Amino acid sequence: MHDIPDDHPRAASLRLRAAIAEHHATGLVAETGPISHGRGEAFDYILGEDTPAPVHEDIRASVALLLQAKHPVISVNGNAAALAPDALIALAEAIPAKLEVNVFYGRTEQRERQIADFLKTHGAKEVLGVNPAARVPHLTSARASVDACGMAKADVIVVPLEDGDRAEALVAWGKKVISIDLNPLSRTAKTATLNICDNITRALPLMKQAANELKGNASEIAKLTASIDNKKSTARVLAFMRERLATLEKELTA
Ligand code: PTJ
Repeated sequence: MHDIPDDHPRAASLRLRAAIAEHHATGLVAETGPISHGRGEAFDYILGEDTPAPVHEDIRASVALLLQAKHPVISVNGNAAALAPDALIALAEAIPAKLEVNVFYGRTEQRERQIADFLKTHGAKEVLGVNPAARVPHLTSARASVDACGMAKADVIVVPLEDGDRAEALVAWGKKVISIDLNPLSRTAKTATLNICDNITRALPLMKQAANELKGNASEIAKLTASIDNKKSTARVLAFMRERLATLEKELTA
């Protein structure tokens, strides 16, 4: 559908844009989904479109949290589904965790079902969150609707690509929240138990790899979860960005 030559220097990035555009046209991606994507792209430029070294540690720690959980759940919105359907399913299978649709914009059963069906066409066996009955306490947005068998009883929830009020409400509800957000300054990234500052398309496969490596290693899992400190992790990411910008500045003025 999109005419992106393989040898285009920005081919990978353009393909992600094309996925957002294509799924925006079908309603899978929300009206403002492309704006969110652009904000993510801007932060990814600062990272050099690569997973920063300290974030590899956050990825291992977040996966340890998921492996320790009794009821881990991965939340899926329109952008996440459009960008990384296979990787979401692969991580859910590796942990194992449940997949649950949770959207902010235009929340209708039709949109919930559209995202769930899309994941199923990619091989997901079960997707929760279609017409869910439970609610996140003290949250008024559409994101408050959660599945009684999913997020309502979850102890650890992966929240990719959302900035707003939900992470805080989930933490207040006693859940541990792992966000995936390229913007380390977003409300979600700051209130999460741990933010993974990376592109979802890179973070999810690395998370799956870490799950396969850590599985069964209880002492390493316990060590990693005990070391979680989101403020420290965010500070490391900001330092990484500052140093990268300083290096780029030096290269230009040398
Ligand atoms: O499908 P819906 O209705 O639930 O809506 C989904 C969006 C993404 C539109 C909604 O959650 C939203 O408006 O999110 P925000 O407030 O724009 O926050 C999204 C965050 O994800 C921003 O901080 C972006 O920097 C970040 N982001 C965007 N693309 C990526 C990303 N982080 C990681 N990987 C990306 N590819």
